[in-house]
Amino acid sequence: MSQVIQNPILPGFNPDPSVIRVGDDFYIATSTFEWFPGVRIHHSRDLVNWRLVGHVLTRSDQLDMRGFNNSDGVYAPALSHADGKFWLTFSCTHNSRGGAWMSTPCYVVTAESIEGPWSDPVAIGGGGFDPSLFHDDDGRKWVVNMTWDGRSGHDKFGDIVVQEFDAAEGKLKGKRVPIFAGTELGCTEGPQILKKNGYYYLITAEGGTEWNHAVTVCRSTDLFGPYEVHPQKYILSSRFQEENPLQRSGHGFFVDTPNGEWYLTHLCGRPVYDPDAYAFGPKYATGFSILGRETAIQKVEWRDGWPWLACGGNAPQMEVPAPDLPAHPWPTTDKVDNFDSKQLSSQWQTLREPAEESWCSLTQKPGHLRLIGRHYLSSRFDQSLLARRIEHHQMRAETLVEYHPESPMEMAGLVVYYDNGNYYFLKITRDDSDNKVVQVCSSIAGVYSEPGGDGQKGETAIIENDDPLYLRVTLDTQWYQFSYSTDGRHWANIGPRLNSTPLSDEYGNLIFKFTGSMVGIFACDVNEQGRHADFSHFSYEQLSADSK
Ligand code: 6LW
Repeated sequence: MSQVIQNPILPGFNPDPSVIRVGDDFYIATSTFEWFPGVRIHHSRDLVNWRLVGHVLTRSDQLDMRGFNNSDGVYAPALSHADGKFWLTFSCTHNSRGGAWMSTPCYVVTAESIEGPWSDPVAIGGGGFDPSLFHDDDGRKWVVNMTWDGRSGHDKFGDIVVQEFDAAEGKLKGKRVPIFAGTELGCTEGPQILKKNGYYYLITAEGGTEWNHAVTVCRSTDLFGPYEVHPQKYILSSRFQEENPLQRSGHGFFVDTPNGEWYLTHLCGRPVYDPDAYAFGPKYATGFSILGRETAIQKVEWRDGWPWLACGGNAPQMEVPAPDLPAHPWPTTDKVDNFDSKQLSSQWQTLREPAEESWCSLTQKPGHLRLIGRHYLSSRFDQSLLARRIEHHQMRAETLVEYHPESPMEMAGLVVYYDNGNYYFLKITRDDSDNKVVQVCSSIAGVYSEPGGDGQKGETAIIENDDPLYLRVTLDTQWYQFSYSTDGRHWANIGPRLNSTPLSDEYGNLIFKFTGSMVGIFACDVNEQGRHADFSHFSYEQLSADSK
């Protein structure tokens, strides 16, 4: 087949992919961190075309993240299928609750159908944050996890361990057995086991999820080892490949097609190189993955009982030969959400808690999404904010909002959000002279500012009437620009162009930054009067071919 798979297959914030095939269907689960619902599931029948089929953790009794820090929450889910059902393991990190990575609890949930409903979580031990479940041929199940090295303090990665899981009892049993200490690259995590032709293949992510990231493969004829490392060690990595557009490549797993072809899904980042940012320090020379960590795929061949990239070497490729399977495109998703359905479309995510009728309603004003203002955008509780991933380096998002603020403490509008310290927004509010205004503001590294407040013009505009207002943001690789319109035809830019690179994992402290940029709508009411905003549509559109 001459069809080609274009990477990344899941653009935008879709990290830590875990892939499986059930019959003719391929599924990938990805991490969601503090965004609700937890764990995205994508589906494909040809590995070329993917569609979002839903989420796993959809109820607050499965996942309660209120108060969680940025990038805490759901890490590295691992999907499997056995005994006629789907199994998904995940960890729920909550450093903010007085814990540390050391104390991360891990869980398993099951479902008859990939679309759910998924069960309540069952605890499968803690102390590591990337559990997977390995179903051996003899029917026994094993939790495979990373650990922290208790001997040398809390900040060192320890061994990969396995421990038996009694699914009927919902309990771990027997001793936890260390099976692999990792290679010198270190930070050994994301372990998953594949059994093939009598070998147990242990696949791990190493090098940390940044520029040194890699996929390490080792094998043994015994689950408990000893494990022999692949002759190439890291079968995939983009370290030392500065020209490779797919950076940070690692954290992968294998899948075969019904015809016996093999592929490896993995995470990657596509950095934007910001010349202005070099002044911040040499580490920024590596660029900023403004879309977060994304999912890509590579073709694999087996030789001498080992998997190798089919292209040779270990460098991820942007274009990969498609498998010999019938093309299976999905209907294209609408660019515009008119909010005329009774249910929120699955692209939308909320922060730390589910969207509830009490603050996010599709019924109170039919054909509109009503957001009832709650906490300010920097809060870790009660945010009335709905957002979707930014998937392209060039994009435009737009909304139309009817809003009648009565004080500067009430605001609603459009937001580009990385986390609760880093975001840009265009808000409709009322100024101290009681004018209705539209205004661009930002928070970078937790410091709030109103761009242009030091003399630049155009950051605040008075709106003469109380009609609905169109709000827009465009991204052109390094720059966001907000604009507004009263009729949807004539647009006025507002505020300066805003650098996209602070809204990335790499900006500031790389540790604990794992998500990606989102664009969405919000309403805040610091007066707690329940002032609402009615959004009649939201559109998202790629502006030009994404060449990076
Ligand atoms: C995840 C780990 C990783 O738990 O990053 O890239 C961590 N690999 O496996 C956060 O996604």
